[in-house]
Amino acid sequence: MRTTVGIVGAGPAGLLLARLLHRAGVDAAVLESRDRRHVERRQRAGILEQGTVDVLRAAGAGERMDREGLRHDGIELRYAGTRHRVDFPALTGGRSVMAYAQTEVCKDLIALRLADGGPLLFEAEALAVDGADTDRPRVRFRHRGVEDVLECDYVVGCDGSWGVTRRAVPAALSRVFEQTYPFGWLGVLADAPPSHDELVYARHDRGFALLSLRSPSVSRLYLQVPAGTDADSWDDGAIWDELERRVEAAGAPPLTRGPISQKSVTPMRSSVHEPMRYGRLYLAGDAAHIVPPTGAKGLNLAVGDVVTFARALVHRRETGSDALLDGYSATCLRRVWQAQRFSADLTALLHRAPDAPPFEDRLQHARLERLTSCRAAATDLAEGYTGLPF
Ligand code: RFL
Ligand code: PHB
Repeated sequence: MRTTVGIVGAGPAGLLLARLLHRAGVDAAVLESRDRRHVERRQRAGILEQGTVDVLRAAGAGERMDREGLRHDGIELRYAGTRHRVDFPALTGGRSVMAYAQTEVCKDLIALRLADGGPLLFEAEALAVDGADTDRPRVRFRHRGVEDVLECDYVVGCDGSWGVTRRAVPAALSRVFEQTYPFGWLGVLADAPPSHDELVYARHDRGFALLSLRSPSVSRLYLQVPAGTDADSWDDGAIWDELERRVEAAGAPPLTRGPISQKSVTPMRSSVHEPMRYGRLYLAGDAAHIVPPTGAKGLNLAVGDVVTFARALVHRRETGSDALLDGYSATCLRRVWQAQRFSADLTALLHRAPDAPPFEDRLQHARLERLTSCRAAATDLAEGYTGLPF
């Protein structure tokens, strides 16, 4: 098989890149190790930054999002039994976010890719990228048991945090920056209408809790739990009781309970692989960086990376200059590190480390008081949450 851009991975990064390249008249092939059903059902992100919303619309992939997604103009912070709203448009000159699940973004992009004529191969597992430092990089892959090679001009590794493409970057040239947290998130999907029409982020002495949603009838809820917790050790009643305790605040309505249909524990970690480019191999999305989910940045960063790559390739075609392709890693890393900063700060603000000294608790409260009483501090949060334009 031969193509201009070989894309490894059909998560949001790979699928959006395929769409952007198709619109720009560049041919590409997407290899995805899992089957379509798995990719369309994997529960993950729920919040799209304004810039992501704009990119999906411009790519002709925003129609269902605009119909079914829920625009959110703020979030609520809760701590010490009090509630505080952060008003995004008022603080950012009109920016907001969209609650529209990653599963739905992927379904929309898969349908478009197939309508665009593909190729998009499911159950096609990339084994390795060869010749990344040559003009003809190749992806060796196995499709339904048969080994094959995809010959490309460029390879973009969109194969997520456990992917193989980044192994093609020589160890001597690559550096990994990482941090792990002593806690994770127990995430559940519940057939219950959201108890609040915006997301609620709660800091409590027993740990962090988040009330999010997937639709007007489905809630997505998270509890901070110790690292290594088994999701099955929490029964449904205990989850609801613990959520209730952690988000309790004066005047807050009680949680609407309902059957829990899915539950799992996500470890919390941060990592950045530098550089994000080696020769003609470009890393994008979770293949290059992981952020803790607190700031809702992972999917949005993946979008930023592939937009940067698509623009750089189009620039090369139009001008013959490799300058933007050569600058890909530096351009992406600036945004990535700002998102790391934002996600780490929000994680530290709202979570309770198991061994945190009482001094740390007092500091957290002081930071939250500052955030909820000072417009400049709230503006910083609102700008970070709604994100920079791409
Ligand atoms: P993905 O989605 O992991 O997709 C990678 C794809 O590559 C495939 N693959 C391979 N294919 C071929 N050959 C191989 N050898 C392969 N190895 C892997 C995989 O099967 C998969 O289909 O990465 P991508 O596209 O970079 O997208 C990143 C996002 O998925 C991720 O950053 C977000 O989900 C993170 N995240 C959130 N991000 C947000 O922006 N807003 C949120 O609200 C948000 N909430 C979350 C989150 C992530 C969470 N978890 C589970 C980590 C909440 C949670 C709980
Ligand atoms: C989600 O709905 O999955 C979600 C929302 C906001 C976050 C993290 C996850 O900060």
